Amino acid sequence: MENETILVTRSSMPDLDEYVQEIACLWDTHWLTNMGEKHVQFEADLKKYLQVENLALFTNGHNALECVIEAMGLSGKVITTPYTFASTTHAVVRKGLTPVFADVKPEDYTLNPASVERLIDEDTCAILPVHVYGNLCDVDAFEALGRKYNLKVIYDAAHAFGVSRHGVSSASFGDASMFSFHATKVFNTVEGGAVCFADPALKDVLNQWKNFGITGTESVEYVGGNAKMNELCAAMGICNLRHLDAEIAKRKVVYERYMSHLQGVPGITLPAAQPGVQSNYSYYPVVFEDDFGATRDDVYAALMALDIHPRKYFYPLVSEYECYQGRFNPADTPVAKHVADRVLTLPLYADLALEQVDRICSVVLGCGKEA
Ligand code: T4K
Repeated sequence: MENETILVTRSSMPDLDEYVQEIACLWDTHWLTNMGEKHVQFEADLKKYLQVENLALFTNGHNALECVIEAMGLSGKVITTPYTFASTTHAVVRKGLTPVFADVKPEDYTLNPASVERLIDEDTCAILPVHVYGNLCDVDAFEALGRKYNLKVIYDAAHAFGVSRHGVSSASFGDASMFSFHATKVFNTVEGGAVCFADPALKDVLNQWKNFGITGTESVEYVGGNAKMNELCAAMGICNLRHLDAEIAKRKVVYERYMSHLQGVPGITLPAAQPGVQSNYSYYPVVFEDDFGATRDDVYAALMALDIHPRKYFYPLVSEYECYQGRFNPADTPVAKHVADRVLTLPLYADLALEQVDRICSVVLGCGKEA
């Protein structure tokens, strides 16, 4: 166990027998994609799990986000966060819109509504907040801003599958929420994603956009793309969904073990629990403040030397990417910049042994000045 490689996460998978049983019928039907029976069943299972009426499946979360932006017919500026994965901003830019970066809140690294409001102008069409690490954004404030300024609110909920607030699923907020079912997520379909949305009229449009804009056997009304989830991925989702609650419960145990070692340590900032929010324990971010006695990069190097692979999610800020050079000033979002320069996400997955968590924490603490 000492010398085992530990990666930042490990995909959850059902028993092989369960998956084989789930896909066996495909060998009878030879129907592998284009909204087949597994797609239909998985969509129904997800709607039930997420307590939503409107949901469309996609090949991945990124395509889902691009598709919903396009299906809403947006143009102009989108106010969003630089503290995210490349996908969020790239989707905005690839759809011909202009991203504008607001700052994040120091408590949970989600978009700060006050910072957003200051940036709204007549060209703004939407707000695109991200539920970072499964921390929910201030959904009430964004709903109010959306209403006050007549803006769409689209959540990047890639990290928030299975999260709820006062029993209300993260899929219910805003005009739409995008989920990622990538292999590295709490819930995966190998690759996959979904959009949940408020306006039922979007259902047909999204399903047509993801299938080349085809609206009938002899009609093609939009210049759509191809972003259909296939049957093998949908079957993986059906299986993994059965075990999701148990997976989240196991993650919670790992998360709490980390907390038992790192909470209250001078120079370490940890995510604060949000009142009324049921977390999915998707990531374990640690921010090494300047008085910890070692930098984030020192801690990263110490762990890597032992074949333990944390990740710097999210460093650098999107506003610092090479592909956006000259367009943004990271100093405009000082809280996001502070966190990105100091954050490390430690390994966290359902089957991570608690002894390994103890070992990781002793390496981390050994780097600090209290050691
Ligand atoms: N918005 C946000 C906020 C997101 O975080 C993401 C995705 C998206 C949008 C877009 O959703 P998708 O279009 O992806 O559905 C990973 C994932 O590729 C990406 O999905 C994810 N965010 C991002 C945070 O992380 P990398 O480049 O760090 O992945 P990689 O290949 O280095 O893998 C990380 C670790 O995961 C490995 O060390 C081991 C483990 N792993 C990885 C793979 C590929 C597995 O256990 N199994 C696997 O199959 O981006």
